[in-house]
Amino acid sequence: MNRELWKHSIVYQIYPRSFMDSNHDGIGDIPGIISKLDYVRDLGVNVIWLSPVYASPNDDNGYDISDYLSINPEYGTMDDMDQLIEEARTRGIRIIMDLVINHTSDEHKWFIESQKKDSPYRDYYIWRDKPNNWTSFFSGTAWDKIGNSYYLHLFSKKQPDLNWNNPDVMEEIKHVMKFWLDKGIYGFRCDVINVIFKSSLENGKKRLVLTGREFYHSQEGCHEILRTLRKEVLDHYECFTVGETVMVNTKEANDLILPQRKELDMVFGFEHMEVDQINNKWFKTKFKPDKLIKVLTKWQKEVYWNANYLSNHDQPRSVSRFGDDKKYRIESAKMLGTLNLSLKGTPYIYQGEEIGMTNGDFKNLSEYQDIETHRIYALAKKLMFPKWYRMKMIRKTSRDNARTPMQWNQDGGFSTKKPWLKMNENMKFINVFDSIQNSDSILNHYKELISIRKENDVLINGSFEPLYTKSGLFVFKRYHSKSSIICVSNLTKKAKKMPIKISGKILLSNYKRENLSDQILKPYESILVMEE
Ligand code: ISL
Ligand code: CA
Repeated sequence: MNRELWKHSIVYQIYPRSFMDSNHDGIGDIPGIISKLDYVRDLGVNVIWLSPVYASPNDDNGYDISDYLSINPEYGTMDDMDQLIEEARTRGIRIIMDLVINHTSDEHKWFIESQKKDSPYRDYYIWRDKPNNWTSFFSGTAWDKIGNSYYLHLFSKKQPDLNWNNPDVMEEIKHVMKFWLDKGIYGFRCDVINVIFKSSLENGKKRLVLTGREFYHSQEGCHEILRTLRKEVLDHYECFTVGETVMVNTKEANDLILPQRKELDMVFGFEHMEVDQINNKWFKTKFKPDKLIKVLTKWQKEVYWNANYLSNHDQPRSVSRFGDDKKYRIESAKMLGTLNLSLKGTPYIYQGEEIGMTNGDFKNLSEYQDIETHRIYALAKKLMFPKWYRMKMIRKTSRDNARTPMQWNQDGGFSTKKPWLKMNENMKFINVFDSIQNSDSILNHYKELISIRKENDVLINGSFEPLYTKSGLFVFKRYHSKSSIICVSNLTKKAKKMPIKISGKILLSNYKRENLSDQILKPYESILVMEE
């Protein structure tokens, strides 16, 4: 079996709750996704990453799983899921699922059983008589009390951490993975995978965020678990894994993905998501394109195979963050798309990115649904941050920015009922229906881009070489013995002089550029050039 088939994957991430509602309850669902599969196929992608659809009380929108082997009734039935896998396959699309195995829901039967001290499930989770000083990803202590014992939860208190020191946990998860792989899924996106193994429960060094992380961040025990899952499960299927790995540098990324290590196939790094923040994601600073260019270049040069993304369900919208979501929305969204799909690695497109959806337009706190947003708002209040500042913090960073429902037409088109999360009013002019009609749309740019990527092996297997990486300009070359393609991006709203001489045939341009004799790059201009 060719293990590296996935190098040809172009992945489209679907956040089921916000994609398409088929049964008029304001919540996206699996039949809704099936009804839009032709749209996904026409985009040209060949893999869908489905955010969690498992049974869940939805404390964290499905990232709190109460049964790994059943489907959340809000999203449909197991038959719907089987149908989705099949209908996707007939369109040349494979599905990868989210695998959330750092924690379960507190409503999972394992956790309910585990609350009895003499239960065989007791050691499925991490119980102690006394908490340590660790803090959680969503702020505050990482421990909560039931009876007179405390359990560890790196995320919300409804997300107790599994105990990966217990071999029974490994057996359960192997069973879960096989169950889905046997149904024909193409692999997993492994949620916060590099924090699952806790090597000690001592007090950690005090930090502003995530006190205790030195005892669970990318531990050797985690590498061992990954090798076991690979050898005993994944290697027996045609599939791939992408790990979501928080706080990793390029070396740590390689330690998880180099082929000889037999662990994961690729990971989502976060370093490029940190370029517009100070210390943690709640404190944003002005985005400086050169920082992004520098980090991307580093990861391109140092990491064996990248999982490239500019947005997902946890991050602000890429066009609002790294582009300009007002005057140059169309140009900058196309430029960012070209960049993301020309880098070396597997590209991930987050639903709505292909039509240039922007951050949500929430007016007040009650319109936000995300648990993290509410936790951080409350913490900021406790710390006496003024209201205007608290609102500013969440307006820029809330995960709900990317979770607003998909804008299918001018009236929304997502649901006939009130959506679970407020739609962005700009659906009147940013929507799929209009994008299909308009040949100059961001959507049509993505389609062209994807077909160029499919036709040019150099964009998949070619090496990466940076040619110019300063003053907001990112010029790089992808090449192998047979051909070479140059990608030019102006990441600023200023016109710039072309920094180096480029010649060849223009494959794609976001300004209908016809030749390379014009030496001025327009705001957010992007060009793909085939050298001759
Ligand atoms: O956004 C983040 C860093 O900028 C963090 O939210 C980080 O990505 C996240 O905490 C880890 O995310 C994943 O696991 C969480 C879940 O809430 C996220 O939606 C998921 O992507 C817990 O399962
Ligand atoms: Ca529904």
